[in-house]
Amino acid sequence: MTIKIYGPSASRASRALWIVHELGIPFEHIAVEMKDLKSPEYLKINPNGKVPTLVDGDFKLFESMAINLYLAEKHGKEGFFPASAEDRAICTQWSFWGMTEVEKSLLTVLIDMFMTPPDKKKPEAVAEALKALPKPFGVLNGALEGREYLLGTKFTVADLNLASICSWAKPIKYDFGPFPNVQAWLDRCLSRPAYKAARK
Ligand SMILES: N[C@@H](CCC(=O)N[C@@H](CS)C(=O)NCC(=O)O)C(=O)O
Repeated sequence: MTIKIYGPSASRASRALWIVHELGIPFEHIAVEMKDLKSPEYLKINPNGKVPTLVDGDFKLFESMAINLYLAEKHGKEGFFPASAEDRAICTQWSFWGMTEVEKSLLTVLIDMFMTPPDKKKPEAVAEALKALPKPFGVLNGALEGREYLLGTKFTVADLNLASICSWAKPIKYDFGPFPNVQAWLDRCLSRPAYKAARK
């Protein structure tokens, strides 16, 4: 049965759309509108009233990183979902890390820049978010020293998940000057045809 991915492409659903394109998984995209996320029908699929949601037969799953790790485990090939428990754990590590160390700060800036009317803008919150980002990006820059991807030479679900979070740095024009390895890695990941296809 074809899997279903719920959520507009211009939302965190783009993360799940990227992975299905990357892995060539047949899928149905249900671009449920944000205004319909609290409808009783949608809440039956995802009680959080958020996107993305994955429906795979009778199986329902929310949380973008969980969806992608599940799809990578089920359909990943040629090292995209690594073989060893240690390398798999590294994929989980970077996925959690992106969500806990980077996502909120990037989102604070993104929302303020593009979705907040002038009278509601919060320059202090933006300044605080921008102040927080060099620490995790410094860590990532170090981890990427001398390697093309997080686990070495192969693009894995760790790269896809983390780059999908870090992609928000692009519209806000984050200055990666002090973090050249992050800049090069992010550009490498976001130049993949599957990333571009997911955003159409
Ligand atoms: N941690 C969740 C966050 C999901 C989330 O907040 N999605 C946003 C869209 S990008 C949403 O559905 N917002 C609607 C709302 O909060 O009512 C994930 O990564 O899947």
